[in-house]
Parts: sequence; structure tokens; C-alpha cells
Amino acid sequence: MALLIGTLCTILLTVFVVQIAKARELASVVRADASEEYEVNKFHAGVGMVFMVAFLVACVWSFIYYTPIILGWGPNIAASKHGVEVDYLFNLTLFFTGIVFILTHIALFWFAWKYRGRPGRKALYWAHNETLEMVWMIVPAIVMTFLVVGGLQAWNNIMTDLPEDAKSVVLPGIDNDKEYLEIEATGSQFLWYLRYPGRDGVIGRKYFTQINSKNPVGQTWEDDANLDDFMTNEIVLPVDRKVRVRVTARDVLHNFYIKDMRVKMDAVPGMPTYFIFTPTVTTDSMRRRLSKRPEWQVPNEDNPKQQRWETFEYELACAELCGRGHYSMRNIVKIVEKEEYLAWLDTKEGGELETVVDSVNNVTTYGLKANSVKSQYFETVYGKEGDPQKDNAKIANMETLVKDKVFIKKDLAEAKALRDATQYKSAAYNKADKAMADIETQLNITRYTMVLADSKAALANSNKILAELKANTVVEVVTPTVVTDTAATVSVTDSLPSETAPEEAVNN
Ligand SMILES: [Cu+2]
Repeated sequence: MALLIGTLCTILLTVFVVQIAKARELASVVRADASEEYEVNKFHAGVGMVFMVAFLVACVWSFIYYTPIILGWGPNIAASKHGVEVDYLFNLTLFFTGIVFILTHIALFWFAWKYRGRPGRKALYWAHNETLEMVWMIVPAIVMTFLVVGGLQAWNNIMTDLPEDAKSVVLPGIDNDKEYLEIEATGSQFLWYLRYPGRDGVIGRKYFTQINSKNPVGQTWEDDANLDDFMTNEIVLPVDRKVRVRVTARDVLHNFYIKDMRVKMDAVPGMPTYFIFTPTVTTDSMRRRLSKRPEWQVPNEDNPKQQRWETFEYELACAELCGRGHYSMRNIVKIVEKEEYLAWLDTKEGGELETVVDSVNNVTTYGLKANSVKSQYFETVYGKEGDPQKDNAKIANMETLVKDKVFIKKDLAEAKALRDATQYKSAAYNKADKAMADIETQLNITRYTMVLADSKAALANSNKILAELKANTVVEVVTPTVVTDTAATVSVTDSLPSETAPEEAVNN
């Protein structure tokens, strides 16, 4: 309401001033009085000067007011490696154009004031002035050269594709130019289809004729690389690892845009594009950074119990007006530590452990629950009519690989239980802690591998580490000083024997 009244008053005032000026002009013409015209000139030029001051003050004020949302300023520092370069270029451009903006506006109104029509002054006809022309061509040329060359260099740095021998893997090494994680984003009216390559690190082939309601991006199921690809609603990425996003579209132009990462690329139907970036700030770190800013220390609009900074998330948006539902093309992007990322991948791959108790022989065996392995293939095609992969040995392999991983996770849980039963930081505790770290190493091997032998070896190692730990723990119980380990000895006897037995014969 206040804004409306303010706008109306401004319009009325402008009309009022213009009408008075017109009336005075007409009066002076009627009276044929030149001095009246000079007075009008002076009034106009004066109003111009006042406007200039008010306008420039308003510009500076708005700049300060909007600092919290200007990219590259305040808390909005880039959260990716290349983003720093982009911010630098933006700020450099803003600096130079800012100077030119202020100087030209001062000159514009100042000249109107200084050279207004006055008695005895005649306009000077000035065809051209070489010095002046040289100055206003050479100075901008130099500045523009720096800006354009700097921009081109940054663009080339950012857009250089990965070397031919670089490989897409589940967890690329830090600062390793030969490894990256490739994911795929397919724009569609009005959502993003986000596809991960699964444990093989390779995104499977797709073809548009395969698209249907259960196969939204058209994966070709004959391609083995598609067996483990999965779709997700949120992008989860490990911090400090190189990511290549393959950007495509199914229908119209979209644009893959993650503001805080300074990532922006058109999604064009029929023409895959890409963007390579390395996130450098986890979601948690970003929240901590924002928590120091007053504008983020306010209750969240949707959930007033939480502060605004606590609910911050990076966001993938569509930055191309693609139709009516354009606004709904938003997905959360989570940047996490590698452990959290791997744990998230585990939940996406699925694989549930099943316990079978043979009460007659008093033996407990473990296996993988049927249909618990998840991926776009396993969830929509596997075992259905027309499954082109039904005779492919790799499917059984996939399930075994997942099973090995789940078994090692079980070992890890057992080692943890043993550790937690001991006194914190005691010798037994440290030993169990070390064993946990070793099992974790084996777990990571089975998380990435597609090679059955490697997976088997990792599982065997894990079993061995756990068995040794259990044996050692039993020894410690004998010594009278350690009282807390009695519980651990019990678990040794009931879970040791059958664990590796059931899956050995299946796929080797
Ligand atoms: Cu869109």
C-alpha cells in the first residue's frame, strides 16, 4: 500500500512539474520574452542536477542493500573450484563498468547544466576532435581487451573437456585429472531426470525410441553399463571431487543451473552438452558460513522453529523459461563428505541381508533378500517379460557383488559392537578400532568393483580381520582387568561359522 501511494505521488509530482514548465514556456512564447526561456532552461538543468544526485545515491544504496544476494559478495562466495574465477571476472567487470556508469551520468547532467542556453551564448559547431576521439576509443579498447581475454581464458579453462584417457569412477581421487564422476541430467517438462552411473562408474547408453513411462530417459537394456544405473530426486556429490554432468533434454530447451556452484549450461534436445566442476564447500560448511550472517539468523518461513541458515540447501534449477511448470524444475543438491556419499550410494544400490535360522541343526545362515538390489534395471525390467538381459551372467554377478558388500557391512557392524563393548581408548578398544578401519577399506573395494574375484578377496580379508579380532578379544577377556568383554565372547560363538558359507558356490 505504501509503495502504491508513493508511486502515485511521484507520478502526480512529475505531471505537476511538467505542466508548470509547459505553461511557463507557452507564456514566454506568447510574450516573446527570451529571458523567460533562459529561466526555464536553468530550472530544467537544475532539476536534472538534483535528479543526478538522488539517482546516484539511490544506486549506491541499492548496491549496499542487495549485497547479501549479489553473487560473489558477502556470503555468496562460489562453492566450486572454477566459481572463484567466475566471481573474479564478474567483480572486475562490475568495477570498470561501475566507474564508467558514474562518470558518464555525472557528465550527462553536468553538461546539461553547464551548457544550458544563456543570454549571449551561441552554440559552437565542433565537427570533430581527434585527441578526444582517440581517448574514448583507446581507453575502452584496452579495458575491453583485458575483460574479453580474461573471460575467454576463464571460459576455456572451465569448458575444457576431460582428457581422452580420463575415466568416470564412483569416487574420483582428489586433484586427480584422470578421474571424474559422471552423472546425467535430462531436462523434461517439468522435471529433471537425474541418473547416476552406479558402481561401474559408467552411464549406460540410451536412445530416444526406448522412452516410455517406465524408462523415462530411454535406457537401452542390452547395454551392461545400464544394469546398475539408478535415478534419483536429489543430487548428492562428494566434496572436492571432479564431477562431469552430461546435460540433455527430452523435449524443449532447459538449462542446468546450480547458482552457488556457478554452473550453468543449456540442455538442448538432441545435442548433449556438459559441465565439469568440483564442489569445494559441503552443505554443512555452507550452513555454518551463513549462520554468521544476520539475514540468515531469522526463522525459516516454512518452519519457524528452525533458523533460515539451518535449512539452507544448494539447489539445481532450470534457468530457461521452458513453459508453464518451469518453476517446479527444482532439486536439492547435497555436497557431503566422501563417507556420507558412499553411504548414500549404498542406500541407492540396496541389497538387504536375510537371516535363515535352521533350528534343527542350530545353524544360522545369511543370504541376500530376493529383489532387494535396486537400480533402474532391477526395479523395472529384471525378471519381466522381454528382459533382454535375462540370460546374462552379469546379473547374477551384480547380485553377488552387492551381497559381498552387505556381508562386509555386517562384519563392520560386528566389529563395532565388539569395540563399543570395551572401555573407551583401552588397548582392546584401539585394536577393534583398527580392525574396523581395515574392514572399511575392504568394504570400499566391494563398493566400486565389478570384478568378482576382487570382491571375493575383499570379503575373505574382511572375514579374516573380524575372526582375528574376535580371537584376540577372547584372549583379553581372560585377563582379569578387563571385565566388560564378557558380552563380546558370547557373540563370537554364535556368529562365526556360517557367515561365508552360502554364497561361495553361486557365481564363481
Ligand atoms: Cu526447464
